[in-house]
Amino acid sequence: MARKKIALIGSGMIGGTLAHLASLKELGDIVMFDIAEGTPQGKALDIAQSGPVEGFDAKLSGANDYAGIEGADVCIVTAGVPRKPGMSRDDLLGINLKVMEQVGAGIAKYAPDAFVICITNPLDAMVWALQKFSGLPKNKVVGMAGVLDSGRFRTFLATEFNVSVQDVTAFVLGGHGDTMVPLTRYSTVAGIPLTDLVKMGWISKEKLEEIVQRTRDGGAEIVGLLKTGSAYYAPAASAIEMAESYLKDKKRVLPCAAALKGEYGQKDMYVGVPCVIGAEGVERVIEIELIGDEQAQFEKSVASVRGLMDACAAIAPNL
Ligand code: TXD
Repeated sequence: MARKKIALIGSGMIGGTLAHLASLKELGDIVMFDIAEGTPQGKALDIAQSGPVEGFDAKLSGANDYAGIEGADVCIVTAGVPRKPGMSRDDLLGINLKVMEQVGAGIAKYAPDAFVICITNPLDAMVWALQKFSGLPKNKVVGMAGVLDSGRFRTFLATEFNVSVQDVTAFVLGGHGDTMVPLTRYSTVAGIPLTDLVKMGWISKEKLEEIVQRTRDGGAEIVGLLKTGSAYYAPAASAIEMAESYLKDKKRVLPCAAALKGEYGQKDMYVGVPCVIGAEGVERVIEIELIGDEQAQFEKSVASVRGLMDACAAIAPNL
């Protein structure tokens, strides 16, 4: 069986880490694409040269032409620009929308059968635009945010409880960032819900709320520390988990920004929900019943994503 082909569209900090992780895990041959000349070629060559040391077999190459991604099984999109001082949200939206239009056209032409994972921010709006620009089926285009948000939540909880990260599960819904909705009654330590752990005296309600807020602000905390960029190790690991589930038909249940067709009372939009990811892409969206203030929090998150979508539609009327 021939190796799978993984195209990384955008070869910046996350793109480079994706290439490294995909190589170490031998997920397939890797093409790195970027508009910056030399960057994808240089990173590909550097990572390829770690192959003999690490003992992986993967062909790595760099490209500045979309023809390079031809026949890719998976495309992971990080292309875009970050928000710089003085740039408004709409300025950023305008630039990254243009990028999604180019990327969508490239994927439609050269890799129409791929499973596409979008990472570019503002995530929920960009993945929605990318699906429209590419014209690929909605079940084959997803956004990565929930795996990262839940990874952050799990890390903080495991540290707080002094237990293995492996035994902590987290359930998050909604858009990426500020409006993310963590469901504490479905987040557990070895199956014991956080709500029970509060009753058992493992953690106070206040401390739990602090951890939830730190998770929502997780991206900003790292930007504040790095000063010159945003997180890339954990975002890359999260997207690789999604790619692996597709390539190996693992049917992992992962929180992804997925196209809703009436689930959670929403349609024609992308927002974070638990999904089964297998060989067919998003094989199932898991719809749970929301109770108490969960519904209101989810609606607030949906409204913020819809606000971004409206801003996109105002900039790009062809959406
Ligand atoms: O959870 C999440 N979804 C996120 C999202 C978590 C962290 C970071 N998140 C976002 O990912 C971040 O806000 C950015 O929008 C993307 C990529 O982050 P990264 O840190 O990798 O950004 P870089 O290093 O700036 O890389 C972007 C690359 C860079 O090499 C540019 O030359 C390239 O994108 N670029 C393009 N490539 C192809 N085509 C076009 N038009 C293009 N424009 C820029």
